Amino acid sequence: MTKRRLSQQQRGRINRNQEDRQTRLRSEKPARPEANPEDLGPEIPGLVICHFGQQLEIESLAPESVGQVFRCFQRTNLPSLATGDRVIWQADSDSTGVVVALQDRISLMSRPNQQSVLRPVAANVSAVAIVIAPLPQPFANLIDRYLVMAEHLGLRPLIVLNKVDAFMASRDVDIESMLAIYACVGYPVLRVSCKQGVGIEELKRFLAEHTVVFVGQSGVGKSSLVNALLGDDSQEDSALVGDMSVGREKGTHTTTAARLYHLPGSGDLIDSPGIREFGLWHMDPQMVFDGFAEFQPYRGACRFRDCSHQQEPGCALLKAVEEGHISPQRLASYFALLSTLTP
Ligand SMILES: Nc1nc2c(ncn2[C@@H]2O[C@H](COP(=O)(O)OP(=O)(O)OP(=O)(O)O)[C@@H](O)[C@H]2O)c(=O)[nH]1
Ligand SMILES: [Mg+2]
Ligand SMILES: [Zn+2]
Repeated sequence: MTKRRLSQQQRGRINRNQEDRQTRLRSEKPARPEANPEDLGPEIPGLVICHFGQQLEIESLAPESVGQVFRCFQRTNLPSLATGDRVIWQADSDSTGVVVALQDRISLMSRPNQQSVLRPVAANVSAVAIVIAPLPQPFANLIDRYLVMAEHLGLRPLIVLNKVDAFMASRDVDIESMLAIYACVGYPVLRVSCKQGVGIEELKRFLAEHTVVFVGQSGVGKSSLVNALLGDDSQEDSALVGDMSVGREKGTHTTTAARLYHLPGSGDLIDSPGIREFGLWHMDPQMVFDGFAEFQPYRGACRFRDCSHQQEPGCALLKAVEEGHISPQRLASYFALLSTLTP
């Protein structure tokens, strides 16, 4: 493994560079969404790199300015945009502009904001990497929520256990048995360590085939993984990494907005802010059932059409649990999820 570990000093510099970049961008005034069309440049394609507040960072896809990032507002008639969206925009200065159209999306991952309003987070991804770590402690039910979301959107899920260097014997067993359940269902599981550079090459191989959004609790190391994948040459563009010494167990939410990164070689990935809750209240019970991949062979196979799979005779799901085809933990997690849905 050739990955060089960054010193505290280097990390500090990266973080300062990023802060400088953000301050610089903040001080540039983008065009107002109502700017007169005649004052704007030609319509050109772009990619949403980041969306925060009312503003967007748009990377130009036009040959003459390809790769340049412009600070933009969006026209008020457009739907809410997400990182990864393909758009049409017009420049109003050397570094600012207005987004005037949204191009078709192949996928859109949304999640509730702090006001419980569903907000788009990542567009046009084909896979979701659910990142967990020994610390903060992983919760199977949160993983299941992400899996249901991924299945619902038709995205390929991947479970990434980061910080394997920080494994403690006592906790190993629980995490390993939890991961064994997912592996048994057929979900790919990768074990990695940003700190030691372990498993990063394998992760790269998975990423080469997909555009991936990284999700998971705050502090599991999503942004650290982004940096490990970007490599040492891209320090200017590094993702901000949290400080483990300041109450990381509770999570300090270092990343505040989803951001897209181009991997060296090829492929894009989106780093998203960590969350403690991932509500599925906008789903109906059937959608949740459909999100449990290993339940699907038993769909409609119970004796009673309205079987609740709790205790009914002739329940195909309970029989599958008894016979070891479905894990009791996943069935319990399914019930726990159902109980959170809006009636
Ligand atoms: N021991 C160990 N620590 C790690 C590893 N990867 C990341 N960390 C530490 O975990 C802490 C959190 O990392 P981040 O990358 O900021 O986590 P995050 O998931 O992006 O967090 P949010 O942005 O808040 O969602 C940092 O202090 C990292 O140094 C690892 O492989 N091993
Ligand atoms: Mg982060
Ligand atoms: Zn049943």
